[in-house]
Amino acid sequence: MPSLFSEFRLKDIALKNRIAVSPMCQYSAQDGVPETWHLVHLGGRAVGGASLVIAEATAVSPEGRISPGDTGLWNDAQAQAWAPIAAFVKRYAVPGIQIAHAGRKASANRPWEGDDHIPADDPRAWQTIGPSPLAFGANLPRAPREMTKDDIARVRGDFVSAAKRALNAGFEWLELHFAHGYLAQSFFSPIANRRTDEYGGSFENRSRFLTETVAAVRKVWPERYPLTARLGVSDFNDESQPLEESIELIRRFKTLGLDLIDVSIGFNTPDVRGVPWGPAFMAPIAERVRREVDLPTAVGWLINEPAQADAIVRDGQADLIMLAHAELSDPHWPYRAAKSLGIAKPQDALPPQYAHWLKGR
Ligand code: 8CM
Repeated sequence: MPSLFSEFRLKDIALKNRIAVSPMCQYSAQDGVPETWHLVHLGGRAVGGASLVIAEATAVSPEGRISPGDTGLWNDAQAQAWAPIAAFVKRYAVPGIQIAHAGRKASANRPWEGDDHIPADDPRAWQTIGPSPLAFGANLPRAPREMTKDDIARVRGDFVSAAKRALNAGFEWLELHFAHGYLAQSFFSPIANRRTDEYGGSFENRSRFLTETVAAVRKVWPERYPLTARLGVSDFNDESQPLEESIELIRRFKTLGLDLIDVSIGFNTPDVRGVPWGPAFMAPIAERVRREVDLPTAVGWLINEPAQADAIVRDGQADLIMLAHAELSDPHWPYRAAKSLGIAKPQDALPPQYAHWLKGR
């Protein structure tokens, strides 16, 4: 049995294989409410054979949306609209969701409509917030308002409320978005955080918003379900926090009850020249985190080939493979992977409505 198709158990959840659909923003919601598009997008990928389908970065508050089209979990109407989507995904896969606050990268146009900040004088724009009044730069030139301690407490509470709503909507796997230059990541990054109070400066202080949020969410997210985070462990430049700091932060997350870490990139600066792009380039970093922290890891980024995904799991670099582009180009990637890895009945990666006709093909 290829390692990619071995079961993975975490808390009370059993994943039937190691293939997970990474959260992918669809920018297709109205007032944060997911719609039929989200059902088809997520449901179709659950049908395709992935064991875990994680719904997109879903804002914990209106000002935490990347774009006006982001999904949300800041009110009950949104939670009610998520419920049938989670229920459909659950027929075939474990339904997960990523909860997020975009911080200084919020209030932007959809990627295919500019991917830039909505100008401040446009009625669709809103005031962004962040640890310090520093703009990201490039396509996102607007500086956020520096958060007060009340803002920090409020947003931490928004993560808690969103986690409760995610649970009520039927999700069984929760990922905190602590990556990609969004709010939590920007608190940890010395590139974005220049605060002089207890939320900035030292490693301890830059970690505080993230560790407090993990601790607060863990109190309301049941022990039986995995609580995970996606963390940008480095920006791959001299201004970034050292990888060792990220590893120490993940150690603290583990102590606070985090069950798995999804290893990603910082994206706290538009300058990504140092990122060592290449097939599965994050896998050795996931392996180091897994070994040094002794915590399950998930890894994505430029993983396309089933044999490579299988080797990452077999070699103990990561427990889960996160697919985004691969799943966009082929929602039945797990079926194709089962075939190419020589599984006896690859069609069993799919439900009987499809598997029956694909027998022996
Ligand atoms: C979009 C929104 C939020 C994210 C994202 C993207 C696109 C690519 C990516 O991450 O890696 O976290």
